[in-house]
Amino acid sequence: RLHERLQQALHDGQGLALHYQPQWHVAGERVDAVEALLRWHDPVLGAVSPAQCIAVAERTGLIVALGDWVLDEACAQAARWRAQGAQVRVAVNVSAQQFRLSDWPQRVQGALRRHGLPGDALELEITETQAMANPQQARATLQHLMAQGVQLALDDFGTGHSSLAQLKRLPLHCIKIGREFVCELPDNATDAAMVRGVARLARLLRLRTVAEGVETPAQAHHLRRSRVDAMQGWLLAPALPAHDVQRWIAADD
Ligand code: G
Ligand code: G
Ligand code: MN
Ligand code: NA
Repeated sequence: RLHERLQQALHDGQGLALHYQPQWHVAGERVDAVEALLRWHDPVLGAVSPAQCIAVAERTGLIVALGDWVLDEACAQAARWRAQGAQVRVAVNVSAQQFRLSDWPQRVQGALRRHGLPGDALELEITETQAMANPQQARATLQHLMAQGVQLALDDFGTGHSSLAQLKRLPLHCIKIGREFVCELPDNATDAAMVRGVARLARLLRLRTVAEGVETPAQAHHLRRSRVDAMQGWLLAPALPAHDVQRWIAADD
């Protein structure tokens, strides 16, 4: 049922959309990136949550087509913003099945080419579980993407299975600190210590850090003191339609 509707949506391009959540770069005092998040409104079923949509897509193999659509749409939007003079990187979530495709780096390159984008206009968010499932292959894939200039982020850091040894060997630019480490800041001393530790480790490894799920000024204050590079969350803005993101990324020079 859901599967058939999703197939239909992918076929006619109706009802699927991307929203974009701004990331605030602390030192730059500006939004320098946005995370693309899928929205699906089916004419029959109504709004379907991204979690449910992604789960169905993964179960049925539609995730490859859906992932290609997301990648293409995100690149198209990045190109539109660039044409308007806004220099903003667009981050795209990558599913395990996409990441495992032997031609995944070529698909990414194809999308960049179609829209005339340099590699660093795009960031790919992969999860630890994906990266660690087959570390050798993951490493080769990430190296291939990195050679194209694509920015690479490890999503939901600390929630999957990874070892620090593997982290050290993976070619990455960025670590995203998951919401579960942020939500009880600043009162939870354990979380506070973890966030400081991860930020410090990331600096030593020359990786950027983005904290997710930042909802309160107190959390933002703590994260700033922990020297996290960027913040994403409802305090700044939820994921918004492209048009509403405009005011966050308008060229100011
Ligand atoms: O937007 P929301 O917080 O409801 O997203 C729910 C989950 O769906 C998140 O874990 C997010 O990473 C995932 N998600 C959203 N959009 C995409 C997408 O385009 N591709 C993949 N693989 N996952 C996505
Ligand atoms: O890729 P990831 O699983 O991190 O997806 C981000 C998810 O987090 C999306 O579903 C988005 O709607 C949600 N989200 C974004 N900002 C906040 C926030 O500040 N608080 C909470 N609770 N959820 C958020
Ligand atoms: Mn993400
Ligand atoms: Na995340």
